[in-house]
Amino acid sequence: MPDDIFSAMRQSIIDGLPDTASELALRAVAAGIAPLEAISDGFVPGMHATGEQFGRGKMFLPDMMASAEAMRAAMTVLDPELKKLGRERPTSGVVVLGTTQGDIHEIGKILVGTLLSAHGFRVHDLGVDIAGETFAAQARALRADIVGVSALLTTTMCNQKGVVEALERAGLRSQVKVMVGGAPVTRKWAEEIGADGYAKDAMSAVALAQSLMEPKARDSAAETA
Ligand code: HCB
Repeated sequence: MPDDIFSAMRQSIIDGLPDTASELALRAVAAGIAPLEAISDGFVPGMHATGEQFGRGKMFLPDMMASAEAMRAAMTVLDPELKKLGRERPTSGVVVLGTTQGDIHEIGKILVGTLLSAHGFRVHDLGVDIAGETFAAQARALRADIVGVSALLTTTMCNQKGVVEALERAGLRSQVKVMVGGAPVTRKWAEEIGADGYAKDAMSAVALAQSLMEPKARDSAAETA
């Protein structure tokens, strides 16, 4: 049964069928399948297949938009389930999250935000197409510990560097950690632009954010001792 449902989930995204995706997500919840498993083993592989077919000219922009709608429909069902995981957890830190300037991809960023919230982080999602200066202004206003910057296009990756530079100009760089991610982003790129870390997926983003918070947690433990 799980293999069948996972392949149906994948297909519902490739075919761009929001109602089917939503129904499958509901079935997964009813069957006790972990929401993260449904996302990463069922729906996300469908997004990857869509992207690959688009890259090979076998699918077109409206198809990719339909797939994104189907993914959103599945997330609408699974998001509250993911959030339930962390309801009782204390706040682990404040994260300001956004997709970089010129880029409107948001599905991965939303997933990262949901999982960070589920693990006790207070997340402020700025949305898509966000300029470096806005990241810096919001990081200051919200007293962010971490800024998470998503980029899905090779042409917008360079704007992640712009976020690091904007934080430097605002005099915030020593207080705010920067983590980057998105399909074309690599660890090497993160190092090159002076970010504090790279995460390949939402679970790794949680682990990274937790490790970035460790020095602050140690400092505040020392202060209260
Ligand atoms: Co879009 N698109 N797209 N797209 N798109 C990609 C990204 C291509 C790779 C497809 C391809 O050619 N094979 C390609 C980029 C090529 C490149 O630059 N190398 C591409 C293109 C070209 C374009 C347009 C230029 C197409 C056009 O107009 N001709 C256009 C650009 C618009 C713009 O942004 N200015 C465009 C538009 C669209 C939409 C609107 C149709 C739609 C987005 C809808 C939306 O988000 N609301 C879309 C989609 C859906 C995709 C694909 C198919 C899926 C992206 C996705 O949601 N993946 C994508 C193909 C692909 O990525 N394989 C394709 C699923 C999520 C879960 O994964 O990688 O986003 P993720 O996030 C992960 C991970 O990276 C990490 O954790 C997340 C969760 O596990 N992570 C972080 C992400 N951000 C992080 C931040 C952190 O701090 C830490 C970790």
